[in-house]
This record gives sequence, C-alpha cells and structure tokens, in this order.
Amino acid sequence: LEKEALQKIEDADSLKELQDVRVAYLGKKGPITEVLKGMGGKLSKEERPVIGELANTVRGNVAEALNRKKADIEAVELEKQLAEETIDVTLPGRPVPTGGPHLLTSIVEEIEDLFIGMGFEVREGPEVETDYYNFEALNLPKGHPARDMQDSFYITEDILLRTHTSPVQARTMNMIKGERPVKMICPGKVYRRDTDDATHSHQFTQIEGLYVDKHVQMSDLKGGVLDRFAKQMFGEDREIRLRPSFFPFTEPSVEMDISCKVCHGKGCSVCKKTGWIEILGAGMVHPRVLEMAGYDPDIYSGFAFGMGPERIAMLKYGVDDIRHFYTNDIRFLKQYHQA
Ligand code: FA5
Repeated sequence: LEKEALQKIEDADSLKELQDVRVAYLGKKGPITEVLKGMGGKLSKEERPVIGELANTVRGNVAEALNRKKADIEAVELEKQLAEETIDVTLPGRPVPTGGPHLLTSIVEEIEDLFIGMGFEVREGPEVETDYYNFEALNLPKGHPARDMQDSFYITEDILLRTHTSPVQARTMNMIKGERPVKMICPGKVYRRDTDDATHSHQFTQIEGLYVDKHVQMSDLKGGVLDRFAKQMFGEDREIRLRPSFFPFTEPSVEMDISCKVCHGKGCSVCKKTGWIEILGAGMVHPRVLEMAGYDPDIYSGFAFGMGPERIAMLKYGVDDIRHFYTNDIRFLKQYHQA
C-alpha cells in the first residue's frame, strides 16, 4: 500500500493531482484510516499495537512524501511564473499626463513668498462673513455711503460673501486684542456684484496686508513694502506712484499704480493710454479701526493694503482679459505650466 501511494505521489505533477492522492490514501475513507478504525473489533490484543504502529508509520511516510512533493511542485510553478512575468525594463515607458498649478495659484504663491521674505505671516479667514467684520469693524457702519463702493451678495441681513479680504485684518487684530504687533498677509476669494468685463469679475482674488506696531509710518508702507514688492515682482525698472484715495478704514488712503514701461504683448492695452495701471488700495489704519480691535491708537499705528492678484498676473504675463482665469480653457492654462 505504501509503495503504491509513494509511486502515485511521485507521478503526480500538479497540486490538484497531489491533493487527490492525499484524499485517496489519508482521507477519512482512505485505506490507512480504515485499518486504524477497524483495529478494535478484528484484531487481538497482541496484534493491535503491531498493526497500529505499522499503520501510523505508513501514514507518516505517505504524509511526508506528500509534503515534499507539494513543495517541489510549488517551487516549479513559482519558477514558471517568474519566467513568464519577466519585465523588459528596456521598453520605452508610456508618458503619464500631468497637470500643473493654475496661473492664479502660482501668482498668489509668488506674492506670498515675497511677503514672507519681508517678515509677514500668512493668515486666512472665512469667505462667508458677518456684516460686522466685513464692514462695521472697518469703520463702515450700516447706512454708510461708502458701502456702495463694494456692491455685495447678502445671504441674510447680517451675513454676506466677503467683498474684500480686509475683514481678516479686523479678525486678526481682534484675536490679538492689541497685545502685540501684527504683520500678516491674507490671500483669498472675494465676491462683488460687479459686472464682468475685461478687468472686473464678480468673484476675484485679493491679498490683504497689515502691519501694526509702535511708530509705523507711511514711508514704511511706500518705501519699505510697496516699492520693494513692485520691483521684485515686475523688475527693477518699474516705478510706483501713490494717488490719494478714500477708504473708510484707512486715513490717509492711497491707490497704487505701477508704471507700464516694460510692456508684454496685449496686456499693454490695459494701461497704454496713461502709462500706469492701478493694482492696489492702501493707507494708514484708521485710529477708530485700531481702537475697535483693542489697540491704543496713541501707542500703535499701522498700515494696510489690499491688492488684486488677477490684475497683477495680467500685467506680468500680458493676459488681456480677466475672464481667462475662470473659463478654464486648457490651451490658455497650459501656456503657464512650468516644465
Ligand atoms: C479694497 O477692496 C480695499 N479693501 C483695499 C484696501 C485694503 C485698502 C487695506 C486700504 C487698506 P478696492 O475695492 O480698490 O479696495 O480693491 C482692491 C483691488 O482689488 C483693486 O486694486 C483691484 O486690483 C482689485 N479689484 C477690485 N475689484 C475687482 C474686480 N471686480 N475684479 C477684479 N479685481 C478687482
């Protein structure tokens, strides 16, 4: 019986065949199990241990041979599989198409890096804002005529989509409660009921800046920050000019134009007539805004500014229509992907 089983094991050349042999010889109904089961009734007391030992030895030998053969077959199959699945590393690869950052994302990151280099930290605030932070904390009480400068999307009487990033300066100062200086920028989306045209969008981006400390002056704003920003962003040959303006949250207030001496393609048409283009509003933080946020205006002073990165990108890269940023024509976007 043992010989016969060992021969069948030897002849098996698949795991399936081997399993059949295992079932046939060692299974519940196999001959060896049958012998062991039947020992009680048929054999004498003296025969039982002899036959039992023999049956167990046969069972052990057959099981061992089965395991050995199983390992052999598995090794052969693995070998075969490895040979079949060999990868030819010399074949040329298929290129995987990759995206890249949107031009607007790149310009915002570039501006952030520039201000981080000047010691500003980056903060964020909510796009759905309360009337208090969007207007009141910025010296624009209800009914103030200057609210009309920023036509708004209201959600309820007291909640709106922020019309500028200036609420983040109010929130930041409020959080610090006038206890220490603050130097921050805040990039983010803003919303206005403006009619869309080549330079206006109803949803656009702003980057707010705020610096409050003891003895901060207008000259720090102009020479220390805005001029440096313009030169680093657009090149040493660029000039800036500040024009008097009005914002209820700054006094005095200015708007900053940048010279268009170096022109890039169609973008020139934006400022060709005057040679200047407006890119931001700024000023010295109004004492009442400082006071409302918990700063003593006799000790602290500060400046703030708010710029439109779309207009900056238009100027820098010669984009002639702000709507290109939002219509997502892949041919337009691809031109600005860096390799
Ligand atoms: C403001 O929003 C002020 N909060 C800026 C400010 C901050 C002044 C801090 C003083 C101190 P203004 O409405 O001018 O200002 O907008 C600022 C910039 O946003 C503009 O110079 C322009 O670059 C951009 N901008 C304004 N409206 C639009 C629009 N509809 N589409 C695209 N960009 C716009």
